[in-house]
Order: sequence, then C-alpha cells, then structure tokens
Amino acid sequence: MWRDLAPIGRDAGSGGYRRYAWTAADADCRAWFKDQAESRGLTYEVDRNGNQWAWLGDPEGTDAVVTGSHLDSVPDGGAFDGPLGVVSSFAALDELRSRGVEFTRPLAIGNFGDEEGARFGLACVGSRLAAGRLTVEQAHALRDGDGVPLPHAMEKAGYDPSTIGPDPERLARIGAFVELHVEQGRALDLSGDPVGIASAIWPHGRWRYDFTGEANHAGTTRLVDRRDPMLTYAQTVLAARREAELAGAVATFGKIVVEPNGVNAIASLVRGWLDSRAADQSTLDTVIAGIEQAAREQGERDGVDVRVTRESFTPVVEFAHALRDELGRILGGDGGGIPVLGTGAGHDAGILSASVPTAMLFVRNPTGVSHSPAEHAGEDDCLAGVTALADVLEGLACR
Ligand code: HGY
Ligand code: MN
Ligand code: MN
Repeated sequence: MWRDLAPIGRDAGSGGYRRYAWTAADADCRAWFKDQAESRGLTYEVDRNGNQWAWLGDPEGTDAVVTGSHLDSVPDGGAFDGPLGVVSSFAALDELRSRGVEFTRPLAIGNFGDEEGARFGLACVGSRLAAGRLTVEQAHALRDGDGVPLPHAMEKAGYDPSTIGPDPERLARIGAFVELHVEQGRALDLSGDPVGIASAIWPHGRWRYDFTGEANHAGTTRLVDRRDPMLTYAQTVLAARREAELAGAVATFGKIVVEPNGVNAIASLVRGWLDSRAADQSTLDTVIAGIEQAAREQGERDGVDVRVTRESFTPVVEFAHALRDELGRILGGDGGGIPVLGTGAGHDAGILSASVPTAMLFVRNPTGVSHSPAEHAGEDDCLAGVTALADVLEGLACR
C-alpha cells in the first residue's frame, strides 16, 4: 500500500508532497483509497462533503467504530502526515481479519478531505463541514490563491458541491473515532516508546495580515518618503517570535504574498499568514493581541495600513477521557503503560471530538520533523502502530 501511495503528488525536485484539495493529486489519492476499500470487499461511499468511507458491516448501523485520517498534504509535506493513519487503518483491518475476530459493531475507515487547508486556507474542511463547524456559506466563500472558489474546485473534480453541509445523522451513528497519526514532535523519541495516546490538542489558529503601503521606485525614492509594507511585515514577524517566547507559545509566519513582488519596486502590499498555538486559550489570546498591537504600532510608524483577518481557528481539544483510558487499558500491556501526550498539531479527530468520542494514537517520529519532506517514521514503529491500532479496534469492535 505504502509503495502504491508514495509517488502520488510527490514533487521530484523537493521530494515533498503537493496533494492539495480537489487537485489531480488529490483525485489520485482518492482513487487509491477507493481501490483499497473495494479490493477488501468493503462498502465504499463518499459523503455529502466529499469525505471517503470504507465500511465493514452496515454503513447505516449504529455505534460504529471508525478509524482513518487524511491523505492531503501541506506544500512539500512529508509522506507520513495523514497517509500513515489511512494505510495503518487498512493494514489493521487486514490484521484483524487474519486474527479471525468477529466484529460486533460496524467498522469504517475514513479519508477526511482537505485536512491541511493548503489550498483554501482553512484546516479540516471535510470534518468541519460534517460536524457543522463550517457553514455552507463559509465554505462557498473559500477561495484558493488563484481565486478559484471551493465549490468550483469540487465540481471540477467531479463532486457535487450543492450537497455540502452538516452530517449529524452520519456522526450520530459513530460510537468512537480513533485516528492514528505520526507524532509531530519528539516526545515518543525521548520517552523511548513506539506508540503513544493523545491527551489534548492546543488551541490554534491562522490569521491573515494585510500590510498596505505605497508602491514606488526602489532606486529613486528617499527612505523618509517611503511607506514600505515590507518593513512593517518584518517587524511583525519579529514581534510574533518575541510574544511567543514570552508566553511559552508558538507563532509562525510561514506564508507571504508580496505585490507587485518586483526586485526594484517598493511593495504596495504584503500579505502574511500567522499560525499561532498555545497550551491554553488565554495564553493564545495574549500572544495574538500582542502581535497585532505591535503590527499596528509599527504600521503607524511606517505609514502602512494593517488589517488582520482570522481565517481558521480550532479551540482546545480534550480527547474523551473514557475512550482515552480505554485505549490505555487495551494497550497498557505489561503495565508499563503507554505515554499519554498533548500536541500542538490539529487533526480531524480534534474537529470531530465535539460530535463523537474521539481518540488518537501517535507513532514515534525519531526527529519530530513534520510538514517537511524529511518527515519520517521507522518501519518497526509503523508496524507497532498497526498492531496497536488493530488491538484497539479489536478491543472496541470485536469479541
Ligand atoms: O496544522 C496542523 O496542525 C495540521 O497539520 N493540520
Ligand atoms: Mn499536517
Ligand atoms: Mn495530519
């Protein structure tokens, strides 16, 4: 499975993945998922929001156990973020079948669309729509970098955008959702464990900063006469780092668009996207407010207009304690226990946690690197993840 999926959407130059929502690479990933489902005799379906499902047992049944993750990537993302959860789900099902277990609850494997928000800027669109945490109007207002509306992109990919919207009936049929994901950090590497259980997801969001100055000639405009948005942007990036350090949070400007983006032209507009996350809401609020204040003060000094728009936000997620503890009991093994760890990374399991009892398993990432072509997890640890997921699914859905 891994070898079949690996070449899809991989950039030959960077070695990273460019599997953006509703693109050709996304379509190829979706075709791979459908093939994996049907080759196992699972009932394949696509829901009203374009999420893919592979069912063992009655898709209309209740109290289903669902696993899976996402197949889309960030720009030049790694091979494991998302796909490890989906491949491990199919492999865990194969393992359960080889164990000859009897399923007492419907089981499904999901591929949730557009988890990374790389193209339209909002994280977890597929699961947010299903959970009613993104309205149809908000979804229709999403545009990619070329101004293509989300509905058009879906249509072009062969999906009917008129059906998108909350899917409470579907979520009501799910008794537990367990997502396996490569760890995006080094906690398991430091603790020496191949697998861990998630406790919580930090609150996090994305804010778009528009710095509007005045285009002019780079060679003939005196410094005192400039209204250069690049200056305000640069000071804001430094302020973000300062505020995050002070608060023990994280803040990142990783994406920037400059207009007109000419070497010998003072920019008229600089658009920068801030990603910030903190262990609790009040800390995050403090960091965001501090950055915005610094940006506005610098804008005053530079004669640059500053406009801030929150584009994506996910409140703190505390995974369901009962399900978390059930996983701990199932995987506790020789009593050595299994690490329970928080994360700053968002996931579909976080978005769905308001509607469905959800839990996550993390697989050791020896370097902790993620959202990079260098992202990697060792095969032994990935197989340990499959075994752990199979044990969890057996404990939840089989007798
Ligand atoms: O950004 C995140 O935390 C996740 O990778 N979508
Ligand atoms: Mn990711
Ligand atoms: Mn992910």
